[in-house]
Amino acid sequence: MPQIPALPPTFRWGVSTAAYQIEGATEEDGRGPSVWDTFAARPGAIKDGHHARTACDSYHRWPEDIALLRELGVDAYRFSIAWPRVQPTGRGPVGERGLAYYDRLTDELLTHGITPLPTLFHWDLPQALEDDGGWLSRDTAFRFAEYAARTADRLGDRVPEWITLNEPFVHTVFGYALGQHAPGRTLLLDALPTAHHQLLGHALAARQLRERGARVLIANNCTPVDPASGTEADRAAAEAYDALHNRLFNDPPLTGSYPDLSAFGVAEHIGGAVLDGDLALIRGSVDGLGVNYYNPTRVRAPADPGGLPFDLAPMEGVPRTAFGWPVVPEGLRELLLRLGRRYADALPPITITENGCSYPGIEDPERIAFLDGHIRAVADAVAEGADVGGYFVWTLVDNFEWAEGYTQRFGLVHLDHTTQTRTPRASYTWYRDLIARHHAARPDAAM
Ligand code: GBH
Repeated sequence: MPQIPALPPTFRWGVSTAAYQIEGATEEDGRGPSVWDTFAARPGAIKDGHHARTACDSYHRWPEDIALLRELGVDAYRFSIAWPRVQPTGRGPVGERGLAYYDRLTDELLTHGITPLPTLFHWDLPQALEDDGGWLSRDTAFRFAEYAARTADRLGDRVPEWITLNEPFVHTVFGYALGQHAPGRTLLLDALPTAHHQLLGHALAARQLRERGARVLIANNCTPVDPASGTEADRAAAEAYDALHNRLFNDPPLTGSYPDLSAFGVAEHIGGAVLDGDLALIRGSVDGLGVNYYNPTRVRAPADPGGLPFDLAPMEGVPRTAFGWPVVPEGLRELLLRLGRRYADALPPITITENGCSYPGIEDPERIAFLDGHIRAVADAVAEGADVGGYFVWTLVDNFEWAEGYTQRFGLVHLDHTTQTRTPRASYTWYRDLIARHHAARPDAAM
């Protein structure tokens, strides 16, 4: 394959993980239960009855994971902090032993020249907060800011940049609207206040983090949405879906307003959730936009006119990952250029905070082709003016893939779930070499 075009010398290469998917040790060192522990215990919730009580055992094997990161040569590591380790019931005094884990991890990363990029919320809400309404309750936003402040008090002297939320769209839709993720609620459109409360929590947390001198990102899963045909009805459906998936979470921090959701019969104030002053607080609450990209979305007019204003349409004629997701690298270039056109001067620098795919083999040419195609798409977008400062592969080691349990494998490193043996895949070596070539091309690289 030809060399990937040049990216800026400051471009950061990384990998991403999430606490619940890798740590295990769910009952150790005073950790409280999270909504995912409760949900995973429901019969039928997780494929094959899998659970995350051990996962990749990274709570104990983190030195092994850091050794893999060192060998890979990444500039940064995106991991998440488990709120129920820091505050077992989501409020009150911090759990010293839980925070100490992230303290050690941060120090060890820095010792090896790897910048820590922690995410504060990757879906593992303390169960005690869910019992009080979870993200349906406005109070959770204030609890989140408090947790962010306490965590930054402890780690902030070594962490230059934080991600507040991971994919609030997925949490709202899969967690509260459809019930396929924790907390397993099936509220349909009545779930929308959780979108606003997450954004409010993000903004309140951002204020705490910025007061402590840090930069703040939100990681939104974004998808370029296209109508299945040129008909007016399909176009209207695509616009409605785009508002729900992309704009609902990008517009408020970037422009200070919510998109028009009237096609869903949802009023501007989202069921009364949006109070005076909220949008002013949310506007401008990011120093960078984290973009998680997996695939584009095709949409057509709904078959049932009484339901949602769109139907999702399958993408034809494209390869699929082992998970069945379409492989369309070009969609990432398109997405980045569209974000630039939509938000113009209001768009801060972008970091690709997740991109990756599920394939089982240790020899994984499909993953190499996937990553190569997507990194090229980023480089192409940059050449066309997009401001992208980094790229993080999802993920380091095969892990607990939410409702799919351990059946989907996104790792650069294969995991044997019985022995916990980590075996780097061909794609790991490929990514290592790619990073090394880019580092060598930096003007300040040692000769
Ligand atoms: C991310 O979510 C999560 O942040 C991470 O924790 C997770 O492990 C990882 O991705 C892999 O799943 O119906 O074929 O169009 C990704 C959210 C939601 C991305 C659904 C792709 C649609 C595929 N995704 N989605 S398709």
